[in-house]
Amino acid sequence: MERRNFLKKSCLGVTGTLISPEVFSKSNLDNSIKNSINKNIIAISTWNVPLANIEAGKALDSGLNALDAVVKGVAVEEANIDNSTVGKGGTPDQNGNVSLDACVMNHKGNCGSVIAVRNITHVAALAKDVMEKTPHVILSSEGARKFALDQGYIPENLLTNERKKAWEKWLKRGRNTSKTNSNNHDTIGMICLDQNGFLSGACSTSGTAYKMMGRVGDSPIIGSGLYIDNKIGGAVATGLGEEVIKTVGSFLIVELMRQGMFPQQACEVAIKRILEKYNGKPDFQVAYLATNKEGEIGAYSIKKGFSYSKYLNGNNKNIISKYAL
Ligand code: SD4
Repeated sequence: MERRNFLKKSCLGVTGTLISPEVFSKSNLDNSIKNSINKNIIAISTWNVPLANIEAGKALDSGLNALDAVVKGVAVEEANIDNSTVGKGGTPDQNGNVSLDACVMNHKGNCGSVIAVRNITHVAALAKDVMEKTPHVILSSEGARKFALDQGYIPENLLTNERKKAWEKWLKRGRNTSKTNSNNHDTIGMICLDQNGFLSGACSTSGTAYKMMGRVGDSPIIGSGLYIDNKIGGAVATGLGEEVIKTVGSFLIVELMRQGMFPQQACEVAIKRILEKYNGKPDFQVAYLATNKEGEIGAYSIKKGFSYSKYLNGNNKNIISKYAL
């Protein structure tokens, strides 16, 4: 195209009218970019995890994209040895081995996941590496661990003395795994909406306490523990993963939002879907957290006790969720 014609074309406004060169100046351009910036920057996380959520929220405020922000935020809990359901310090399986599950999903609908990984703390980052550096979506156990080592992750002992002692007590108590323990959850599911209006999510967990070796929960399963559709919104799950998987909970919530439901309604319908199977009397906990593209948030759980963290405009709050029973 001739340069003169090109300039003429590129100075045509959306209505096709010619914009004068002054109107097309850099400061006007900067302003129009500013105006297109999403004002509803949010970070939300399952449970009361202020440090992780603030880490992500502040990263978004400083201009980081949603995917990097969720990985950064979730990393705080992965490194927190006092959180017994995520990362280092997580509760081991029946054999005394800590194995971690995680996934990420971005605004383009791309995703990565790692399953039953041992000796690697930052499994959400590893899931992002699977997404970005391999042709695959999921890597499991030894394959995931080997990939991590190849990427330069430092292997660590994830079993802390405290968790080891608790596991030994559990062995002495007769290896009883109760799925009714609704306090036995802290899996982090996080969704961020960044300044470009892009959504991403991450989920990271050590799974249910004293699980069978090789057991996989909902957290690394795209559509169950996490689902993002940048046109609609995103959802994350925590609680008994088997029940989330059976109802493909996070995908269900996003699809219900696509059909016009608010995030709160969608979370409630997804929980009711589980309740129906147990005649309204389940003896376990499942909780969902969702947001739509507008940053409207919904949360709902089977039982009392679920809360979530919300970062908006520099403030982080822990919000008690509504519940069914
Ligand atoms: C799982 N959903 O592996 C996870 C457990 C969980 O807080 O949420 N813990 O089933």
